[in-house]
Amino acid sequence: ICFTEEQEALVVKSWAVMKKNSGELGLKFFLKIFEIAPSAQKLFSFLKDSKVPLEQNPKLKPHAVTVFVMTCESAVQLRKAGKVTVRESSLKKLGAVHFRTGVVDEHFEVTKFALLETLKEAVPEMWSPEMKNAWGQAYDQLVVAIKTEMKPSS
Ligand code: HEM
Ligand code: ISQ
Repeated sequence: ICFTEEQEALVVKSWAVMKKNSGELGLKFFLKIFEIAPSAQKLFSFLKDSKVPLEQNPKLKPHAVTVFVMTCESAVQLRKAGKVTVRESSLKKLGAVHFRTGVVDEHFEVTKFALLETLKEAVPEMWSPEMKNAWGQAYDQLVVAIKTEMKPSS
């Protein structure tokens, strides 16, 4: 696919603004996913075994922020290399973790929707169809990379 410098700039620029309250955004992101797909909560080990309420779980925010950061990085790589490159060892691990926990295509779709909604609410004054498309493509290509490694690890 072709990912332009303008598209990369849209992603990087909006992320720079959101970064300041990424923790809060991360929490919103997670809650949106569970609003649409409550059963997805069961996939996360740190939620299953937790005694504290969902919103107070200390692992939620950092986990969700990782997804934002990786999607943003994927935009940079798409422009530079025309594809998403995650270090092979970490990509293998990402694939294995998502395979083992039972993540399926629908989860990736719900997560994409929740990601774009969260972004739209975070930077309403910047949001545009072009920005939505740029983030959406970066996410989609990252998912392609993860899915290639979603198979039994041995
Ligand atoms: C774990 C990223 C999509 C569910 C992880 C980890 C990362 C990550 C970095 C930690 C892996 C590790 O422990 O080393 C991503 C990215 C995604 C994505 C970048 C999309 C572009 C999804 C989706 C779901 C999901 C769609 C399901 C709704 C999980 C679960 C774990 C996990 C259940 C294991 C959590 C645990 O119990 O420790 N993901 N993920 N992920 N992800 Fe994702
Ligand atoms: C996917 N994988 C790991 C953590 C996540 C947090 C929020 C949304 C999606 C995620």
